[in-house]
Amino acid sequence: MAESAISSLRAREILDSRGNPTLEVRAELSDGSWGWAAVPSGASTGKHEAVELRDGDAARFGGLGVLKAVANVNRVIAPALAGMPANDQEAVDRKLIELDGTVNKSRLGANAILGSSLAVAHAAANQMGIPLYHYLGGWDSYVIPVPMLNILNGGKHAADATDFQEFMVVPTGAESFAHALQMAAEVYHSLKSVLQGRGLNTNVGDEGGFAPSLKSNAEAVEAILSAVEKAGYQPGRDCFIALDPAASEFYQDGHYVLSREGKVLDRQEMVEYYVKWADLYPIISIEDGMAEDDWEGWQLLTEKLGERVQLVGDDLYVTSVERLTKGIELGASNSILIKLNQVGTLTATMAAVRMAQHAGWTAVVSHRSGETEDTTIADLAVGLNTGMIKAGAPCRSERTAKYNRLLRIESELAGEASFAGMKAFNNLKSRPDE
Ligand code: 2PG
Ligand code: MG
Repeated sequence: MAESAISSLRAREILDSRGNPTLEVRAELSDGSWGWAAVPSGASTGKHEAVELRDGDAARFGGLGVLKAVANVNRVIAPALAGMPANDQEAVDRKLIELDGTVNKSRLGANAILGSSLAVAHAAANQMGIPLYHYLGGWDSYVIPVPMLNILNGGKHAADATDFQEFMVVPTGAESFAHALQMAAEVYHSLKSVLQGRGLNTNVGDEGGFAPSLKSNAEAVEAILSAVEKAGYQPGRDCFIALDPAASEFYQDGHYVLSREGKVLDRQEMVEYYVKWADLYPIISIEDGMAEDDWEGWQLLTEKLGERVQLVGDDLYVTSVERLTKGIELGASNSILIKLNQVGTLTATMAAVRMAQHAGWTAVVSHRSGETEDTTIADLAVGLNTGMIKAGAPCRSERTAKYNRLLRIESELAGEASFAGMKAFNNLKSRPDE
């Protein structure tokens, strides 16, 4: 048997950062090399995402157990992959899709499939003695992404905070990734004192950002801008703001309902809201500004802001090449969010990144709100030279694990590494710092 042949796959139920069950998979090869991966889980999930298989047994974890997915890895996937070469990821992923046989991965579960797909990739990289980013992208992987750090959490990730889900700081003016992370951590701590100074709560939400109870979304942006200045940086030069309103979550009966501000907006008015913000604040990126099936709204937003603001489709595309193809045809945005568990295999995820890059769009590699200590996304971002990653606040170990991995990669690549900074936004015709 070849050295790289898969000999076994073993899954186990573990906990994610919200205290909910998820699964980890360990893949072993015939020469004793092995790889490990754990699967993340979203809260504001898009309705077109692949299915995360949960047990539904109310007697365990309120129905959220993943023992069925674990059994699918151990009893169905492991025997089927045994003997296959681990370094043929495409064949492995094709096999996983065939075994499942459904469009939305509902039979085996996208969680079972993804854990297996990633564990095999890690094992193959280990067997070859190379880092995962080189295994995924070849020797031409050297771009260290600019981080987008969610320092103020709202929506579904924090009770009673803001209507919009994520307010991120993007330290584009940094000289290196290490410097970017330092700037972001300084801004994060300065935000804590700004909020404290205003008598606001500084407990953190699911992604490690503060979760103050605010009357409007604008208050969140203004607090962050004060924090940037207080940390000694200039908004619009050193640091920009990125938003993920996660609009599908407040889209009801054809309207965008901002309940904390008492506003009910139609698609046109929602777009105008963002245009006003882009004129007022140094906003470089808006993710899910419109709802997941409001293609017309997305087109309108792109028409108005697409030249100067990155518009990222998350729930809109769910990392699917089919939905992305439609988005490119319609000119519905200029960027895609990349989440491995929305689609379930490494090969399908990489295809979505490449399709976006060929279209002149950007691809933002992303964590989920429920995370683990797994750092695969850091390697994926470097491997595919995406230039961008969002992995939460510079706080809570499941978030910092990804950033700390990037610190290590940056020093490993030493002379070769190139920090993306503002250059990452090559999808914008007019860059806001020019
Ligand atoms: C998002 C993500 C990650 P969730 O909407 O972009 O920040 O949230 O994992 O809850 O879908
Ligand atoms: Mg999102």
